[in-house]
Amino acid sequence: MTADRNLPLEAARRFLLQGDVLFAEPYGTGHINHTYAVTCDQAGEPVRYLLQRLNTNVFKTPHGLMKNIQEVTGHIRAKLESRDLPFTRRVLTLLPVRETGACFLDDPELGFWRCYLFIEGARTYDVVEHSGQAFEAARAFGAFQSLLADYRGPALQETIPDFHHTPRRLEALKAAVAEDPLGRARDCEADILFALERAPLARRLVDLQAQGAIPTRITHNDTKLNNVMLDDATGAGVCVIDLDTVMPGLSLCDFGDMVRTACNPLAEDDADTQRMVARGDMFEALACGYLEGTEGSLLPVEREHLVVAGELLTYECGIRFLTDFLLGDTYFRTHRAGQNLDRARNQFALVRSLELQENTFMNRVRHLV
Ligand code: ADP
Ligand code: GN1
Ligand code: MG
Repeated sequence: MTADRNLPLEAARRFLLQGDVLFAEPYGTGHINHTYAVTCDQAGEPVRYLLQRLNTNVFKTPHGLMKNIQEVTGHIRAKLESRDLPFTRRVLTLLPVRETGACFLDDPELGFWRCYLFIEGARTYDVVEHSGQAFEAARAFGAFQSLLADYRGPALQETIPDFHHTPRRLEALKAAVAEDPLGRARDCEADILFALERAPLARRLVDLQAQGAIPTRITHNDTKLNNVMLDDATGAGVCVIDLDTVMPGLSLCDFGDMVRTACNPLAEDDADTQRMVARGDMFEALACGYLEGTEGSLLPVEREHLVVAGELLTYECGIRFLTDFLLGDTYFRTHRAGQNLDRARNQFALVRSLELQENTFMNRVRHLV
């Protein structure tokens, strides 16, 4: 029924945008949602918007998720405004739907969509080029957390339950190995073993949390470096994006996922693991940037676990890629056969390199701890 329809164009026209919608092109490299840059003709000038079709296989409660994003962006916008800071590029701005005024379009034929102002003059990086970018990105993610520290609005909903509960991720891997619906386990025996051997690592943060040693805060939970936009002209962190997983969580998960992406010298799906050496300069820059952005709020016990957090979040992501490979690539978007297995191997090679360099990395940040 939808074969000859242009869904993004149809969806874009349902939002209250300035000017006539001209075209919509696929945009970005996210693994979950479908993202489009929409170009409008505004009195002869092209103006872009960022349109997304939410992946409702992954996000099962899209209305609650959008409520979270409205609350979080509203809170940050109000704070920036009260400090007389310009906010249109520093926080995501949702556009309303024409007929309903809602900040999302939930249409039985088109699907679930939202639209943001396009942040121009800034971009995201899949592979970080130099440590200055790591510093800026980490400072922006830290500042994001600081801005939300006094959020007292309606409780944010858990958009994906147990998102960073690594032991449960490991259990899901074991279940996938047992089920092995496509007979793929034989292709990745060593990778499965790598994951199983590190079961104690999976517990490190959840145990600290359960003991009350590290606090639960409002965190981003998906702090890969291409979820923050850096200014083209100055390189400064401009805006934290991809807010689907903002919910109560651990600062160390946010820090660890930055390590996972910024310290990786290779593309995330590059399985040439001989070349994997985790980058210490990036780690140091991340730690400095994050501690600056979080304005002294990280506890000593959190600072002591910065290296472990990197190992853990990289390990967790590797487990998730491997599980998805075994189950037939239904969660993370893939562009070629075996891509999730390559991603898992890349992550596990990074874990190994982080483990080997643990002391060196700790020494790099000793002055901050
Ligand atoms: P996913 O959840 O699939 O990762 P994201 O929300 O991260 O989707 O968006 C994918 C990409 O689109 C981002 O990496 C970024 O490059 C770009 N992007 C997202 N939001 C905006 C925006 N408001 N302005 C400009 N570019 C954006
Ligand atoms: C996904 O949505 P995106 O591409 O920014 C995933 C993250 C993973 C990441 C691995 C909601 O992030 O948790 O760490 O891929 N997001 C979700 O690259 O599962
Ligand atoms: Mg993203």
